[in-house]
Amino acid sequence: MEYKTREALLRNQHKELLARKNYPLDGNGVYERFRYPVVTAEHAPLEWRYDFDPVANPYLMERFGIHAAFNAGAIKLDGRYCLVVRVEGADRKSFFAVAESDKGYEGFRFRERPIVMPEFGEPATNVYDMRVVQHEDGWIYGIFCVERKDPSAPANDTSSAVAFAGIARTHDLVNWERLPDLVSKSQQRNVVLHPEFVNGKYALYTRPQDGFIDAGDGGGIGWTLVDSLDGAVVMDEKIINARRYHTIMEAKNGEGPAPIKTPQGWLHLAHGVRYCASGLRYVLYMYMTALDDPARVIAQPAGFFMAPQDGEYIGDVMNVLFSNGWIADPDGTVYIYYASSDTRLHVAVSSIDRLVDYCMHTAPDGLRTGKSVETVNSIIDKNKK
Ligand code: M1P
Repeated sequence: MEYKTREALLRNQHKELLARKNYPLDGNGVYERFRYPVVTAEHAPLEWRYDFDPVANPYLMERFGIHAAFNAGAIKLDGRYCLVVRVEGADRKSFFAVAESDKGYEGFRFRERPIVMPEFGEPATNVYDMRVVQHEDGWIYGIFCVERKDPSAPANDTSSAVAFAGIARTHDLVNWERLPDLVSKSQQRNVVLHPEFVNGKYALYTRPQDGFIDAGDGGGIGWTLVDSLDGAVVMDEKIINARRYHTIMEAKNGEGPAPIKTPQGWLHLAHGVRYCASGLRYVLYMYMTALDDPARVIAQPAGFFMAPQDGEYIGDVMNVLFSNGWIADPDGTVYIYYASSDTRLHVAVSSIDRLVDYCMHTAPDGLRTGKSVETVNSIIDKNKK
């Protein structure tokens, strides 16, 4: 195809994608999914991917492939819904880029350039899954996974990696100040900052893990208090949300975005992972903790809150839903940004009232089949009255 024709086609397709309207689908009463993903690899600006110089690139080839756009941190800034998206190139490296919209469910556009994240120590091989938190100290913090090759792996082992929690802060999502990585005796991923001070300290949800993939002896979502985020060290870590046998989180779990404060308690969104014949299955679940003690669980519905459905099952890493971002509007609307199969980013909409109702009035996991039947029968009995 002639250069000019191809360029016009590319630009038109991109414009149409960015202008695409989105609309909610029927839900289960707790939330509604939307028809289209809000951010995909195809949303990446054409200027990131193509060299539009007909002399240097006469075939108008893609010069940098974008493979996926998923697992986004989320924050409302100056009235705009901002997503700090994990963008993954064809080269398998992830980086962060802000996509923003004046609506929470459509119209997301990437800013002109990706985030240039300063390094700490040995440069990262990969970074991903930033949790973005407006802390009451006035800074916006981003805590994310930093991955490097395992220095203790033998030379011929080209896959063993180690995970650290990287910490950075900003006021505008453009200029970031990198702080030292979290120091912990175990590897850490899915570390999330609590938005308020607790006993005058910064509070972190952690996810201790023995290896890069396996949680091992790391029993679940942890909790620790640190004096400062500039040189944070995990000293005392307690597990506040444990993984359990034959549940949706038997293999591992991890805190999602920072919790939302409600009059009834802190609302938490997390992911749970279980083993199955096709590998690992990642679903989302919710729990609530006490206002006066964000580490004390006061409610946790049984099972998953959201699991992959239809096309969400399919992607780079199949059978995965993952969320590290949500935004609660002042009117109580909650936009839940979740990614499917490590490939694309979706939104589901709910409200604080609905999510609290879901958490407080859905039966907890009885941990055995007989208890599940009791729960079903109690609903039937109520409906018979
Ligand atoms: O591939 C599924 C997810 O795997 C990891 O999550 P976890 O640390 O709980 O195993 C992360 O790499 C995440 O980005 C990814 O979506």
